[in-house]
Amino acid sequence: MRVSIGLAKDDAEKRLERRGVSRREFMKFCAAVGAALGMGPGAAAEVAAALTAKKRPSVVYLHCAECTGCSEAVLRTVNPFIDELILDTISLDYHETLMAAAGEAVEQALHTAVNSPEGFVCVVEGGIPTKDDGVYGMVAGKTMLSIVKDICPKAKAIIAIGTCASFGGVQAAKPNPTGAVSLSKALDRKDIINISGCPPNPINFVGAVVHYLTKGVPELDQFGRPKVFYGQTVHDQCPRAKHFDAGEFAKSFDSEEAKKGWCLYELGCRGPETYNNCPKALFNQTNWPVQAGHPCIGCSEPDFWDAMSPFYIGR
Ligand code: FSX
Ligand code: SF4
Ligand code: F3S
Repeated sequence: MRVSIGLAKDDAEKRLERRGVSRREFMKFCAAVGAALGMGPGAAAEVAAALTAKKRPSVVYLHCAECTGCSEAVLRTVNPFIDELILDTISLDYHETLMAAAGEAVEQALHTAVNSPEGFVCVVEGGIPTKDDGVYGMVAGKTMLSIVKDICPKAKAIIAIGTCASFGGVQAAKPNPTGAVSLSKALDRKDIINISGCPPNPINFVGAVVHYLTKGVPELDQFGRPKVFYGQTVHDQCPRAKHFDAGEFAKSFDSEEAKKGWCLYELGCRGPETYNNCPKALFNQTNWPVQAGHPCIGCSEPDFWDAMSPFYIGR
């Protein structure tokens, strides 16, 4: 993986081609993003235009307290080109995990991106430790708390990627020893776009970027999540719902009923109280937990580690 820092933003499609991404593959990905956004015919072209426009804002991606699963979800996909697509098209100019550079060069890249004339979108992954002035999360000698307080207010838009940044996540689960909080709580702001999920679907992340570039900040629900992705429960979109309605429940993971695709509610599925588009957006355009035989554990909901666990026990 190579991330170019300060690379001249020449024609994005040509660069993708050089890396073996055909226009057809690119348009297929754009069509999936367009579908998740509920756009009509012509969506793929519109998404492609937004992602490859010459004057895209830089993306500055900050890491706080998390497992880096959100970055992994974006990068380790079955389509080997999706990382190239995302990294090249959204102009990711600063990402602490992916940058080959280190030390002062990285600080310079951050400074350049933050001061770019096109402005920048700030993406934050992870919860923000706040206990003892945030000393339990440090990058380059600064607390994560001070970094987000310094960088985020300068951004044109802020995206919290993953449940940790959106709601605090696993490190905010009881007993929360580092006093981890969501980005919106750390900054005391209600306009942050929360792309929750542990990990979130990369389609929702790129979709939020496209929405911002084309129409501004999407309409958000009470938890700051774009309604277009999180407007319905997992249960309401689940192919197993017909079995729920018929009272057909699998009693164990290795049962014939589970294999036949019966409902996983009695094995602990939290689909009815979880808002996300997994059944329609799919991960890697391939599959999602319930289709793979695993109950939804409610990973896109606030406090799901405390509120939804233990995960494998029915109610
Ligand atoms: Fe991990 Fe991201 Fe979960 Fe959190 O994802 S997949 S713990 S949402 O911040 O890295
Ligand atoms: Fe609902 Fe879960 Fe059953 Fe699907 S498996 S119908 S989401 S309870
Ligand atoms: Fe998470 Fe449930 Fe989707 S566990 S990935 S919201 S099916």
